[in-house]
Amino acid sequence: MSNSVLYHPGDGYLAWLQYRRITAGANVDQYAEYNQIIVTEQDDVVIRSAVNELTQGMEGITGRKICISGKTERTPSIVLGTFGTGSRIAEVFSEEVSSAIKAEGYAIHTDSVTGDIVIGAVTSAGILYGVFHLLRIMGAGGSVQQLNMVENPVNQLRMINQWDNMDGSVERGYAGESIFYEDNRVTSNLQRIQDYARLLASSGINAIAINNVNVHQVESRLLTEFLPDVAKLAAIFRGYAIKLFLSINYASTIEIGGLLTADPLDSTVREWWRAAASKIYAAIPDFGGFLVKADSENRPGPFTYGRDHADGANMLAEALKPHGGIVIWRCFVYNCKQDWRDRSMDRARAAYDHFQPLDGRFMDNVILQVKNGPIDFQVREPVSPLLGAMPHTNQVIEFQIAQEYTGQQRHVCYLVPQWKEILNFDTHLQGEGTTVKRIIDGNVHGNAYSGFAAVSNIGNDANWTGHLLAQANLFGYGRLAWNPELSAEEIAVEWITLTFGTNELMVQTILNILMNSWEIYESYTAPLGVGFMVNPNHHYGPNVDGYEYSMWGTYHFADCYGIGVDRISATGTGYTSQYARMNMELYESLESCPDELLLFFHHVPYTHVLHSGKTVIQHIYDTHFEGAERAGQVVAAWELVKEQVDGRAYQQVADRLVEQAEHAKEWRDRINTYFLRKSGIADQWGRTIY
Ligand code: GCV
Repeated sequence: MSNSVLYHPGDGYLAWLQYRRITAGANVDQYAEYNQIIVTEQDDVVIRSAVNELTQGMEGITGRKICISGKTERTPSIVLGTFGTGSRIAEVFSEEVSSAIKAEGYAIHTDSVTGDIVIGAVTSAGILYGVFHLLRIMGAGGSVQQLNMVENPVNQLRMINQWDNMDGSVERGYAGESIFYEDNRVTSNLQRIQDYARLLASSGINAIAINNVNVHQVESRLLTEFLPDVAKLAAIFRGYAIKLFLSINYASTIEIGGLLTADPLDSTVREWWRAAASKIYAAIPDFGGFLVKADSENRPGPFTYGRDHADGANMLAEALKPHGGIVIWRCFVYNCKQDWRDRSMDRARAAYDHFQPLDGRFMDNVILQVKNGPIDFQVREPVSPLLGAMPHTNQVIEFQIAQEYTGQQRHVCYLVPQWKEILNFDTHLQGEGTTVKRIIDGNVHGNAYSGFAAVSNIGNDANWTGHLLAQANLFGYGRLAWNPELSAEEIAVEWITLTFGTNELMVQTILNILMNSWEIYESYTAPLGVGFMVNPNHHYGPNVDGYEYSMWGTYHFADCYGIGVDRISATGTGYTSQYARMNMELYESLESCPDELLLFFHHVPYTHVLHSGKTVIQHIYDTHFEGAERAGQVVAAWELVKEQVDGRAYQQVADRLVEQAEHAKEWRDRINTYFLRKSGIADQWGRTIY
């Protein structure tokens, strides 16, 4: 923890692993009983992390010294072990319980006779997750007297993608510089990386790709010259049961391999990758595999050679297969040199059009990583129709924890409610109940691999995420990937209590701020699912026509009559036809299309009446006035917690909320003014529009 002590507790460095002393509450006396940890296997690195964590956590929470022992000397103790090891584990858990636990799962049981809290698992990873669970209970002041639980992660892959570059920058990073790299080398501050690994493991993450999917020349060399450094990072993550992946440059054979081609069917190319994989596995035996952005936003890919994505992915999969590695191939592929005059092309269609016809062609150690929506992490867009549309192909969903289009960690926007809505979406692909969460947990198609990936939101800011409240998104992502049935409220309450404490007024106030934040952000930014309207390149702040005449394919088509993109099959781009019939019909018809997605699917006059009874133009005015006002009210709400939150933490958030309220007004005025001028229709309530 050497690096941690550089920070003041109020800076938020410890995030939700505060382990603050619990001195009050109904259960406080229970915790003091436990000052011994019993563990039979102390050689395993993951178990060592679990024991360290439990010791640190218990000492923080109880304020007492904890001792570690190999056998029971006195009770009650906290006993850790895999099934079949220490006799206490076998005694406590029945065959029925132990057989219900899967690879990363765990059982926790309080022995009513001895008072021992016993954590049993199949693997050391399970023990680590069990320890974090126990610490979450105590950190929130919960009772440990009658614990009896069996937990398994719902999703197999729970992955984080870093968009970190070796020059120290982070693509779409809003919390400082990279914690992994500086000056085109791997950092020597490994303590911070270990602290990050703890944070990730504590929320349930089990995989990380440590460099940006846009791989430049220098990062291409992570496979070769920098491999010893990568191995050091892998060792740190291994200690927390997290597998390390690298984003690779599809054209590495040319960039660093001295070949003239990256044709996936060329035997020298295939051989180069096989040799590269062998060297990687010699250095990192449990290496996870490659994450690939190919033929996307000017990155190289198999298209150059007249090959398709399956050819490209399989070539890499073949090289990794003998070592047990996987290829995660991104589906964010579209024409980024579009002519805005060409109405026949629709970026939203691209992922499905490129990949769906390839179903069944990918090797079984390839996973397609599909962004949650068809465009790009907007505050509102429909669910990607590609999710679940390839029954013979492994898929993971990709979320963005980094708030590129949702306030860039300068505005508060708790994203768990958005992710929940996406996960609960019924695709109807295999009849009713084919929800996204069931597709990506592998149940619907029985896939070999499945799960979650997401773009991280951390950097070297003292509090990791820039806005302290943005930590809730990192924590929430991990918790949701572990169990998508957890509610957004439950996750928020866990995060608040572990981070700030248990004062009820404080918890309720912060909970309200978080739970309303997505709706507030949406209400003062792009309306009714139309998206973008941001400044080009950096994507912060309002600019209604910022991308309207660009080549990126993100248009709203506003004129003096109306706004929106006609994506229906009858008259538009036909995007709706990519959904199962129920959803296609839902979106196709103006009558049934949900208000919040209206302008994503339809071009309508400003006078079109929504289901809410308001016209589109009045809805735009109303939501923008309300949104800016509500952003102002959040500033006042935060003042209520001043006494309960550390002074520095309080001020950090207060400053960001004030900035957000100001910028929300800017959004309000830019959007309202634009549409008043375009439509010539006055606000029904005569408010000031410029
Ligand atoms: C890593 C969006 C972002 C890019 C990002 C890309 C992607 O376009 O703006 O910065 O590149 O998505 O997901 O590959």
